[in-house]
Amino acid sequence: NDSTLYKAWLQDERKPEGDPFDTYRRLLGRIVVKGEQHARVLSTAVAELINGLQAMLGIQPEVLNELPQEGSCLVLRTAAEPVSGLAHEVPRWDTGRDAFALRWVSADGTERMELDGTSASGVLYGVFRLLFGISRGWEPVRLVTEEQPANQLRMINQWDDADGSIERGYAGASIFYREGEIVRDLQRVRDYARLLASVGINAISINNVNVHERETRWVTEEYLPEVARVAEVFRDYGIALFLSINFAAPLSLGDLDTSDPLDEGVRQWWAEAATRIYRHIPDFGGFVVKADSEHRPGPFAYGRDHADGANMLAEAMAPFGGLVIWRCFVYNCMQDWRDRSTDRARAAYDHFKPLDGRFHDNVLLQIKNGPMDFQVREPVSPLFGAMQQTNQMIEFQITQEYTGQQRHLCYLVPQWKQVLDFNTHAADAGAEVKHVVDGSLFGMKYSGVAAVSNIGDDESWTGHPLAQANLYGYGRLTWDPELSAERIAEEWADLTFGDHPEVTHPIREMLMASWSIYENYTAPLGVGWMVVPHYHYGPDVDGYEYSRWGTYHFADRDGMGVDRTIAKGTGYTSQYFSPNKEMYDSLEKCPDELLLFFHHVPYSYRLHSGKTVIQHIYDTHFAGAEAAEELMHTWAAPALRDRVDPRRHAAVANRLAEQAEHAKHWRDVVNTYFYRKSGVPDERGRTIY
Ligand code: GCW
Repeated sequence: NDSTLYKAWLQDERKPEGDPFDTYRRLLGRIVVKGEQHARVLSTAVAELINGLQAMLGIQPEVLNELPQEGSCLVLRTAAEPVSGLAHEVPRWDTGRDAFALRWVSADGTERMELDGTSASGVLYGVFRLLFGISRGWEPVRLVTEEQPANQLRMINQWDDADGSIERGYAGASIFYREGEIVRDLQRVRDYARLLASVGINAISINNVNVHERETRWVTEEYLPEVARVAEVFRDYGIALFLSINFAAPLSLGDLDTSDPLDEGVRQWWAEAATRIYRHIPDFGGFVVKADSEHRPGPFAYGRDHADGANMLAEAMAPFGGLVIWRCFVYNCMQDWRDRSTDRARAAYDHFKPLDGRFHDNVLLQIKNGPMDFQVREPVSPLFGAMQQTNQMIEFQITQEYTGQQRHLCYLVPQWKQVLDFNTHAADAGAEVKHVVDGSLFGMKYSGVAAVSNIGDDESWTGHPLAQANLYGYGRLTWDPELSAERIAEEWADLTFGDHPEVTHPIREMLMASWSIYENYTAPLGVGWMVVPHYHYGPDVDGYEYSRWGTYHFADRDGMGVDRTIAKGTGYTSQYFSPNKEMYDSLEKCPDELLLFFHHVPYSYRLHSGKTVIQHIYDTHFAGAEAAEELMHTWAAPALRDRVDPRRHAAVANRLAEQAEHAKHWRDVVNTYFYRKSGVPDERGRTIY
C-alpha cells in the first residue's frame, strides 16, 4: 500500500535537486558492509537503507565488502564479536547491544559516513536514524550521534484475538488473525515490524493477555509452526516474539486435571511446552501472563501465590533464556459498591509488595503506570520503587481506551513522560520511575517498558491519522526518556507530513494541547471513569458508581471524591514513600489535578488555582469543549490544508469534527450532572441544562 496514510512516518518522499540532498547523493553512492554477514537483521538494515536512498534520493548504491581506495562512501559495521541468533548464548537484553554511532569523517579530500552498531540491531536503528535525517533535510554533520537505548526491553503488547477482533482496538480488525487462524499473507505484519523497528522496539507479544480457548493452542505442536512464521518476520527486524499464555493451559487443553503450579505433572507439562516452543522459535522471547485478574485463571485456585505461579513458568523457560512477564493488574473485580473498606487502587501493591524478592531472575513484573486503569489522569503506581528485589517493567496504553478511542485527539507522550519523570523517593537520588524501569536504580537484570498497541488493519494503522504520533512517540520515548514531548511531536510531524512549518507547527501545538483538552471536558481532578460501562467511550457519570468494578466518585449533594488518606480514608496514600505520602495525604499539599483521586471534598472547596471545585468543573468543561472546536479550525486553516494531501486532510478533519461535537456532549452531561447534584449555579451564568 502506497498511500500517505499507510506509510505513516516512513514516507520516503522523493527529494529535490540541491543541497543537502546532493551531498547525500555523492556520499552514499557506495556502501561498505562489514561484520555479522549472516545476521538477517543486518541484511534488513542494508535493504532498508538501499530502498530508502532509492526512494528519497533516486540513487542505487553499490554494496562493497572492503573500503574503496578513494572516494566517498558509507561504512556500516557491527561490533567484532559475532552475535548468534540463539537466545541463550548471549545476554540478549544487555542495553549496550543495540547502541549505534553515526560519524561523518572528512579527511584527505574524502568525505565518509560511518555507522557502527554494537549489533546488527544497532546498525538497523542507525540506518533508520540516518534515513530520518535525510527525510528531514538535515545536513550530514547534524546526523553525528552516539546513542544507546535507555531501556533493555522495549515492548509492544497486542491485544488481538484469534477471531480477528482486538480487545480495546479502535483501528479496525487484527492484522495478525482472521477467523481463528494466523493470516497467510504476512506482508502487513512485516510492514508493522518495520514501523516498530524504526523507532527502536525490540519485543512484541502477539496475542491478547485475555487468552481464550483458541489462542491457548498457540503453544501446541499443531500451531507452533504458524506462530514461528510470525516470529520469522519480526526476527528480521530485531524484534523478539512473545506469547500471552493461559495459566490453566494444561487443564484447558485436556492434558491434565490440574494447573497447580506446584504439581510435578504441571511443571513437567510447561517444561515440555518450553522445549517445543524453542524447537520452533530458537530466539523466542517468553510469556506474558495475566493471572488471577478479571476472571483469568491463576495460582489462587490452588491456594498458591503469584510467585509460585510465575516461578513455575520461569523454571520451564530458564534453560532457553526465556522470560516470564507477569502482570500486576490484579484486583477484586467483584467488589460490593457498598463496601467502603476495599480500595481497588491499593490492590496491586497489597498483592505484590509482600512477594518482593521471591521471584526468579527471569521473571519481570509488568505494572500499569497508574494504580487504576489507564485513566486520563492517575497518580503513579506506588509499586514503582517499592519492589526493590524484583525485575520490573512499566505498562502504558497506547490504544486510547479511556482517552477518546482514537476518535478524539489525545497525544499521550506528555502523560507518559510525567510518569517516567515522577520521583518515587525510594532512594536519595536517581529514584524517578524511569530509573526504576531502566534497571539502574535497583540493578535489575531485566527491565523495560511495554505498551498496548493502537493499531489495526485500518489504512492509517491507527484510525485517527494523528494517533500515529502516539505509536511513534512511545518508541522514541522508550528509547530515550529525556526527549521532550514537543520534540517528539515535531519529529513525527516532520517525518509524516514533510518539513513545512505551516503544517508541522500547528500539528505540534495541537498534539501538545490535546491531553489537557481531553482531560478538561471529561472526568475532573483525577477522579476518573464517568464513562459508558464496558465501551468506555462517552460520558455516563454514574455508569460505574453502583457497580462491582471498584471505580467510584462518591458524588452527593455536598461534594465528591475518594478519601484515600491514612486517617480517614482507605490508607492508599501510605503506599508511597515520603514525602509523596505526606503530599498526597494532605488536603493542602495535594496537587489540584489529583485532588479528587485522594480526597473527598465539598464542592465549595477552593483549589490552589483559587477556584472552587464546582466552578473548576464548569470552567474546564466549557474551556475543553471550546478548545476541541478550536482544533478543528486550526486544522482547517488554508496554509495547513493546502500542504496536506486531501485524503489525509479529510480523514483528520472528520475525526476532529466528531470530537468537537462529542466534547459538547461530555461538557453538558458532566456540567448538568454536577449542577443538579450541587444546586450551585455557574458564576458566569452559562447554559447548563
Ligand atoms: O483496562 C482493562 C480493559 C480490559 C483489559 C484489562 C487488562 C485486556 O478494559 O479490556 O483486558 O484492562 O489490562 O487486562
